[in-house]
Amino acid sequence: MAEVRLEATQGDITRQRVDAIVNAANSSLLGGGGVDGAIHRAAGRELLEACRQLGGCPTGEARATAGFRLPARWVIHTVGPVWSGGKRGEPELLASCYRRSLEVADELGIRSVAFPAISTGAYGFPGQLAAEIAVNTVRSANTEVELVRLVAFDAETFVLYRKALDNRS
Ligand code: AR6
Repeated sequence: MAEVRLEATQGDITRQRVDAIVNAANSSLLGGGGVDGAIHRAAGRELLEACRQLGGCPTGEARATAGFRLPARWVIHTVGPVWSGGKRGEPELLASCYRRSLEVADELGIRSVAFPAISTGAYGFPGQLAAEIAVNTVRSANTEVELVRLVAFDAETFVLYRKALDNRS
């Protein structure tokens, strides 16, 4: 299996032309602020209806819906951990979000996926550690996905991605 092509960009995830974009949701899957709000606004009301059918999602897990009015055909909703100091399994749960999202992508035959910086906004996960977990988890994933794009909304997150990508471990 070829290694995933992993890249970082700065921008709005709702504009990405990939097979699937990942949503940093909460366990209700019924919408919220941040990237979740932006994705629901761009996809339209049908996304909320589709999410209702899913009946929620546990932290560290992922569920797919259609993308409706988004350029992306699919949305993979994942629920990141709320940061509470790092000793409650937060790093492992964040890694699980990336791994499970790629597994869901594989089940749907998806070849390109864009991720936001899961948990680093309202959920307070430290940005540098989150960037390292994103890069290391995607690099070590056993997946048929060919392209993973890490989408930073702000310049600071983009720099953290660049550094994590340069650090080949
Ligand atoms: N494109 C890409 N990234 C974005 C966008 C966008 N349009 N908008 C924000 N971000 P957050 P969390 C970045 O708070 O920490 C929601 O209410 C943002 O700058 O969206 O996982 C959910 O419903 C940050 O780097 O998600 C949950 O209740 C990153 O996305 C809760 O927030 C994640 O910030 C989840 O919190």
